[in-house]
Amino acid sequence: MKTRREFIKISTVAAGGVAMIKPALSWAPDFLRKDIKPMDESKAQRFPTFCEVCFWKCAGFTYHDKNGDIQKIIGNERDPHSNGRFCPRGTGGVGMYYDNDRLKTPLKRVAGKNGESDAYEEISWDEAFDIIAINMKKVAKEHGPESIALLYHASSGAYFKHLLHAFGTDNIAKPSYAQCLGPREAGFVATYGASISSPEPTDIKNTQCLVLIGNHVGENMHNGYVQEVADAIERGVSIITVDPRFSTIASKSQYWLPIKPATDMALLLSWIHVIIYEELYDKKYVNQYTFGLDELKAHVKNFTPEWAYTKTDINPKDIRDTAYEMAKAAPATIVHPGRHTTWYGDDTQRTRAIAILNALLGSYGKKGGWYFPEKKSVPTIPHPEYPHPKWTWKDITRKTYKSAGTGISNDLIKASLPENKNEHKIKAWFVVGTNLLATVPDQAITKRAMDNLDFMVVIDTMPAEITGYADIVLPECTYLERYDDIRSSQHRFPNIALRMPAAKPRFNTKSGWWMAKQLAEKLDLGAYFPYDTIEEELDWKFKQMGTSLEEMQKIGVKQFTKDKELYLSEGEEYYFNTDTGKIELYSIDLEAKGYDPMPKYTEHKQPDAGFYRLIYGRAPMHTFGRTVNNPNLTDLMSENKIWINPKVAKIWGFEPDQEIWLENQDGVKSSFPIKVRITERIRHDSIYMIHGFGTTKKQMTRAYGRGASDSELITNVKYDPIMGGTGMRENFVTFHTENPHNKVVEPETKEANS
Ligand SMILES: Nc1nc2c(c(=O)[nH]1)N[C@H]1C(S)=C(S)[C@@H](COP(=O)(O)OP(=O)(O)OC[C@H]3O[C@@H](n4cnc5c(=O)[nH]c(N)nc54)[C@H](O)[C@@H]3O)O[C@H]1N2
Ligand SMILES: Nc1nc2c(c(=O)[nH]1)N[C@H]1C(S)=C(S)[C@@H](COP(=O)(O)OP(=O)(O)OC[C@H]3O[C@@H](n4cnc5c(=O)[nH]c(N)nc54)[C@H](O)[C@@H]3O)O[C@H]1N2
Ligand code: SF4
Ligand SMILES: [Mo]
Repeated sequence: MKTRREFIKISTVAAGGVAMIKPALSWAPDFLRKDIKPMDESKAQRFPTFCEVCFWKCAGFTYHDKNGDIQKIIGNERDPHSNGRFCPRGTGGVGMYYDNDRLKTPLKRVAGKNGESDAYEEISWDEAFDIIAINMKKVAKEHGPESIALLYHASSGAYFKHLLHAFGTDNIAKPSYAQCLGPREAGFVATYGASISSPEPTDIKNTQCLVLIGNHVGENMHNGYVQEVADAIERGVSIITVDPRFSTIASKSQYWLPIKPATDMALLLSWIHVIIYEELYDKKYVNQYTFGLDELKAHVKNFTPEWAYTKTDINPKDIRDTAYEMAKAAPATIVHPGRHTTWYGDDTQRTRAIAILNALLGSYGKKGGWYFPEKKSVPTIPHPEYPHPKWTWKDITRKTYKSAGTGISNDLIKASLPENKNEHKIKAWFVVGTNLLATVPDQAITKRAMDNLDFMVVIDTMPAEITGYADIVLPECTYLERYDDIRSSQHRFPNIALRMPAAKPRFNTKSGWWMAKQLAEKLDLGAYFPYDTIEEELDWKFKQMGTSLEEMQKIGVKQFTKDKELYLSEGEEYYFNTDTGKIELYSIDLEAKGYDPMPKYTEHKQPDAGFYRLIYGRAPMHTFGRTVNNPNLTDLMSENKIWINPKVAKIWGFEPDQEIWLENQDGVKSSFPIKVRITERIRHDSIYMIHGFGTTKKQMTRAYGRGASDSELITNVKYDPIMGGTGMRENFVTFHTENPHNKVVEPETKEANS
């Protein structure tokens, strides 16, 4: 076996690169250091909250000083998401509150058609609710309440979901499914009859071998997950990272496999081949719990490491060695499913292959592999039954994408296009805390859908792109200024958390729950919100759960005892929620729906000459576009850069920090230039950039025009045929050294201008 150092040297050379290797401890960001003392609590007041800077939802306390000014947010020790420590973004969340570019008061469009202008006038809350209620009733009368869709991603979306259910529609979707983790959920449901959900129940605390496929933990800063990985590195676990980029975690791995992008399925199938044909799988586990080994064995017969090498650029010895490494540690091996899994369209099948590999290693339900999480259900105050919609998102989506687990944002958007002559047509949108233009690929479709809506409401905290298309904009106060619904999350132990305000809302902003309740009253749906204050509602719910608002205001997080065991015991009888009651290596359900019962390799396009694959990811100090204007976080990173391999930079004659423009395969050009970062850490066939930058909204004064947007260049979308997700990584860019927007001037226009 190679030593770690040797291997990295070899691998980086394979990718044309050299890399610095730092000892594990120096990798740990400040927030992981246990020696940092929290502020003196006796001098400040503290208010429990959970973070809204990303979707990990860490619980902590917001502190303010004697004057009521918010000072600091610190993790709550009782919270399994944060273990008392916030990540840099969570700490910087204070900047969301102090950002003076925030939306300040309700707005009504007074000029321009949707999308053409954002001329707005300030209106009162009451007028805003009147206009919304009148338009909702009008749309419902003409097209049925089902023609109103809710697209949301903010925590407060829960209250709008309730409102829209009460109004009679179930056309609801979050981008965190079809633009994020949907494929892996569908892949695991097909295999284990259970989804993964969040936080992922991977037992990293006890693992011996962690396989990360395009999962860049450490840059992807999901808190509890990063902490467990940092501890695992200190314990000396074996990490195998598969990434075309030398990511931070690749530099801490025993093995880095710099795969040719879009070929992961070949690697996975060849790992399965080695594990079955060299009889490295857990025979007892596979016999007892799985279905379809013989079929799988026949299926992967020809997928040898030698075959995979021709697809992936990874040499057969490395493929075998890493398979042995996984088998050696099994069942304490985790082949991590990743989270943002909408890559190339065959994503459900790729995650199926990952699910199968875990099953062969016998790691699902085993210590150091996957544990069985538990979650507390949150009761609802009794209210009238919801009306039964005549049709729902399922009637739109499930005809094509038979395993879609929830509403599909991009499908609801398509159902809003004028050419949709179907009886299931969307005519109005509620958008709560999701910047759809940056989030859902192929902006042209989203823009055309918005141009053709009868009515659109956007509820946001910032003047993000999406607000420029709304008829009414409602400014929500930040998470530090409001209560929200209870956070109940799955973990080793069921646990709940409270978010309460630490300060009064700045400007004329309000909480989402309040908006939903006011609107309900205007729509004669007040009976669905049978409480005067949210404190009353939360206290009722907490009391049903064996605590109270008063107790939660003190402790912030409460853990409950478990009903189930964390792991399977030796030989325990266990029925999986699949057709066969077993883990399906061969999926009966997928076959019945007309899909491949076992994952197949499909060839994906590679870049044409002069073009490079556009790959994107996360930076530790930002979350998408929601932080790019945050004063505390722009201090740490104010723009993204484009990672370019030195060989490519040489061909183009690029200097470090030179500004270039990008153009994709469909002729779409970046609105702004981006600075070049020349680095061995990216393959020569790809470029890399951080998602979330390059906003076109001037009102976001710190972010406007800083860096470039990956979203505007993602126009080729590979839809996952099984669950409807939007594969975004089959886009290719070329470069311009001069502003290409200046070049395209028609001769007549030129004359007219001169
Ligand atoms: N091109 C490209 N597209 C992607 C991705 C990518 O990497 N590249 N990543 C995908 C992934 S993994 C995901 S999960 C999605 C995320 O997609 P989104 O959740 O849409 O992403 P954000 O940029 O965080 O946008 C959220 C919006 O919420 C607003 N907001 C923040 N806090 C609040 C609040 O408390 N209340 C309200 N009402 N609004 C608030 C912000 O101002 C912002 O306008 O994007 C997906 N789309
Ligand atoms: N700091 C920070 N942390 C975050 C977020 C954030 O915005 N900021 N967002 C959170 C959210 S919502 C999500 S979903 C997760 C997403 O985080 P991850 O699940 O880790 O997923 P990606 O963003 O897809 O991962 C990008 C990595 O995939 C690699 N990659 C690109 N193409 C390929 C390929 O073809 N094969 C392989 N093997 N690798 C490839 C890229 O080089 C990059 O290192 O991060 C979460 N954590
Ligand atoms: S990981 Fe960081 S940004 Fe995300 S919820 Fe936790 S503290 Fe907030
Ligand atoms: Mo995500």
